[in-house]
Amino acid sequence: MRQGAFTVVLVSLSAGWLAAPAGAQQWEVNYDENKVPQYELPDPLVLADGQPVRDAQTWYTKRRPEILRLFEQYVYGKVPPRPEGMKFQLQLLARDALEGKAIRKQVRILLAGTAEGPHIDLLLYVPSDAPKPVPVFIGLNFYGNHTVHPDPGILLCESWVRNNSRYGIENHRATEASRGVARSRWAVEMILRRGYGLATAYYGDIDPDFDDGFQNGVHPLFYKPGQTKPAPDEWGSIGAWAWGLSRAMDYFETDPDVDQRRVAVMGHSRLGKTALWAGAQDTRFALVISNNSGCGGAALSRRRFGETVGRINTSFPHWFCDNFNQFNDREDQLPVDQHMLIALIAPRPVYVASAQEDRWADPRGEFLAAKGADPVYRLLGTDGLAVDEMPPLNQPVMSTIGYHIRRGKHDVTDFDWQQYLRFADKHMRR
Ligand code: GTR
Repeated sequence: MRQGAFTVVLVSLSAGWLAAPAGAQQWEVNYDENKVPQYELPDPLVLADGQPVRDAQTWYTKRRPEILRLFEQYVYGKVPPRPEGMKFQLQLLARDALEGKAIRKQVRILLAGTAEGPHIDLLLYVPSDAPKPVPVFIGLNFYGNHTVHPDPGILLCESWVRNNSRYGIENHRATEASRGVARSRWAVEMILRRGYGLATAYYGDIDPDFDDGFQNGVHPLFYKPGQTKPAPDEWGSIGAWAWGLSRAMDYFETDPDVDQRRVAVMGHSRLGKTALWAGAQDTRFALVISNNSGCGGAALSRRRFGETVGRINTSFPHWFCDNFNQFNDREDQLPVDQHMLIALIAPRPVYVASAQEDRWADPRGEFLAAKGADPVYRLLGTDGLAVDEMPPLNQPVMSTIGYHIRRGKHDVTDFDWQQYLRFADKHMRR
């Protein structure tokens, strides 16, 4: 144990977290700012050969590809391309959903082009009265599309889901009782009223969130002959979830109601990590939102505040690529840090949101990573993150890199959505 640091056990974590498996307790947790180690961040504007990046062209042609490759190689793993035979199947269309406020589409993305192969069920609400095509927010959900709103027309999720007695989920199957249980996180009506569409899909359709050696989910679809699991530099679950978001984007390109140049990708917590990685790789996403994404998301790994690389790789061995384990307790050896993940999104608008009580996700580390991406955003001609210090509680910063820390715990709230809508209004206008 490092001197002065202290251990906490899982029970002391905020109830907002999904439980981590046993065995994770060996990692000490630091919540003391004075015990954050000295660290030096890799410079996003210096090439691997030591040459400085002084212009946009060098960024786009040399440094950006270099950083992207490092994240693939050491953090999230490489992903396969869009599957050739993929098909979209409109399952249900309602023109009068939500008391006439929305058009509701439910589309099945057949990843292998067949009903038997893996598929992603996409739910899309489009505001009825807004001029088409509309800008859209997309985010993955934790328990099935039917949990985001009590709308009885949403098809019940058919995939394996994590048991949750509060949500009426038993034997890993969703039931009618889980309709709308996550609605406080989705602000559906507010989003529609503001002229935006909302799309969501269940992350477990892409890869069920447990460590099974990648036998289920999309991974096996891409194994080479004889391969039984991803190589150390190939995608884990976060890589797969992000890849699934890009498949939803493929669908949007075919839907005349969706403005494919104005799609914002949003995610909370592990799905916030996923949204950042999706936006970093796939430049079709016009705007990216990280809600309380923490370690392996917006928070700087080198600070070792709250959740650490070693801890996350122990609790969730399937999230990152195997190479990431090399940096357990060796964050200083990482060739990247998370400010460079945010920088990959530049110059597209990105919003990083923290919550005061969400110390596990290291709010200050999230702010500092956003700030660390600022030089790249400025090189590309934007105003970057236009403050030097962390803003006070509930006082959002709306520059091209947006940031807020709000009161309260690890969650997605209406306050968060109000800011995302303001941010999108400001940066994603036609
Ligand atoms: C926690 C994990 C976090 C975060 C969170 C969530 O247990 O330690 O990194 O991803 O789960 O996704 O709810």
